[in-house]
Amino acid sequence: HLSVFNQMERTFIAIKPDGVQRGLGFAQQHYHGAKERPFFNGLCNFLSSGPVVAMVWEGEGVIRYGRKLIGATDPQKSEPGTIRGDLAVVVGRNIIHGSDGAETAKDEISLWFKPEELVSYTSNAEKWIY
Ligand code: RTP
Repeated sequence: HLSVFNQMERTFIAIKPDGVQRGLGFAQQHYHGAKERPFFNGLCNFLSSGPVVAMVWEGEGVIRYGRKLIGATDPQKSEPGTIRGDLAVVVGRNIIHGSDGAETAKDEISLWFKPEELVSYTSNAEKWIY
């Protein structure tokens, strides 16, 4: 099989149950704005219940446009064509999160990532796409 990488290999990584459960304090920090809401404990338990895929997106207007792609908080109110509108059903299981403003984005990114974990790159696409 043709590959540009010489030393491709695979390794097995497993997050063991304690690794997932220890997310609880972290979840409380992430949702600190919702501390007084009746669903706070359930929400934190849910965020800690399994692995999550955490990402930072970068681009012009990406905070607002990211929210647009995600759709309204309540999937019953989100438009078809949005991630929640197409794939989610109830508000407590709305499958995806996106920061709601510049301040929150800054706080959330620094909570989830160390600066050196963020990659910024300039596309080389013109070399590869004809
Ligand atoms: P998001 O950024 O995730 O779109 O949510 P939001 O800030 O617009 O909504 P917020 O009211 O702060 O709620 C945060 C998350 O809590 C869950 N939720 N559950 N059981 C309920 O009634 C209820 N309401 C909200 C949702 O998962 C929501 O994304």
